[in-house]
Amino acid sequence: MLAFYNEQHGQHRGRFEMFRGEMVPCFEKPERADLVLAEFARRGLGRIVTPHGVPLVSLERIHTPRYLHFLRNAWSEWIALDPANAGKDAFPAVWPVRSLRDDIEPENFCARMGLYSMDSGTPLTAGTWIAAKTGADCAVNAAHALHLGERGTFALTRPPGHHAGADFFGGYCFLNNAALAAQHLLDDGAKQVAILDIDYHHGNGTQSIFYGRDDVLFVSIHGDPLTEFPFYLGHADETGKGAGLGYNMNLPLAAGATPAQWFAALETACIRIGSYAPDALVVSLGVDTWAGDPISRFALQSADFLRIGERIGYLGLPTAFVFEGGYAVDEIGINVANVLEGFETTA
Ligand code: Q9C
Ligand code: ZN
Repeated sequence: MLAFYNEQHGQHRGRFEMFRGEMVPCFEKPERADLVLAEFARRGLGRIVTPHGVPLVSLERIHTPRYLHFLRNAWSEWIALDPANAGKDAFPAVWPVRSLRDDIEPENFCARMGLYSMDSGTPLTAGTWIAAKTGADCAVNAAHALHLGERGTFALTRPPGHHAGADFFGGYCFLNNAALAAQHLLDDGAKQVAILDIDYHHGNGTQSIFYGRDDVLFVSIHGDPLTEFPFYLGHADETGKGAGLGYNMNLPLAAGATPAQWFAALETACIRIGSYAPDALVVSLGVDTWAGDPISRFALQSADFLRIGERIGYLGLPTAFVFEGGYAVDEIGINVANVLEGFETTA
């Protein structure tokens, strides 16, 4: 398996995130990708290459120009407010919720932080843009490599992407890597692409980007949004709209769901993907479904991740895996590598 990795991810290094009234150390940290890289190399799962930089127009296939412009310049605007801000991460503090206008772009930087974000758990740092951009490069390169004939590829990226929408960040995500990969496959000539999102959290950004389209099927297994982040999307009755009706499938499971329940949902997801018969598959690969994850409440064991990779491999589709969540860093390498190794056994 060909893996795309860019060490610039390490430049996104948030200090704290807001959680229940206090600032706690960030769960989404550089060690995550470093440990996955180390385990991938240790097992000899494949070649690790640095991606080519993709042009900004590739990002504009998914994200709005004004959001990209905001994200690229956010840090310099933040320190322009006060030079002392260089030592602090930037957070939103005000949002245009119902009845407030989001069609006028405010000049005030703090107001724009809120316009372009969904939560206060996602610090924007000095290196956020470069890390997110080079991460997106990994995802687009992983998609392109399928077009060139690879059976399976891996975008070893962070920050993750599936909570980021066309014009907002949140849930530790800034650019939607999985959506960029899927769109790139279509732009390379695929007629239909499926996205399977197995991160613990619902991929609200990915769903919203493709909700009205039938050329991308989005299927997600996740903690029930009634109790789990991102809370405001991910219910079973969200099936798509317009041309996209029937091309969105949410399989929420109660927090505490057993591995047997999880694998039953995976079977439902795989049957739907098989009947869609896509030209390629993108997997939003989060391993925060592992039993010991510090912010999630499923119960998968490390060995289960081998079975997940196998089941995905039996779909027989060119597959780009895109790294998303997973916060139990000591086991993160084993769990991710198990999925990829399970996939490889089905070649
Ligand atoms: N203290 C992904 O897995 N905040 N994002 C939870 C925990 C949001 C997770 C609060 C979790 C987002 C890509
Ligand atoms: Zn997650």
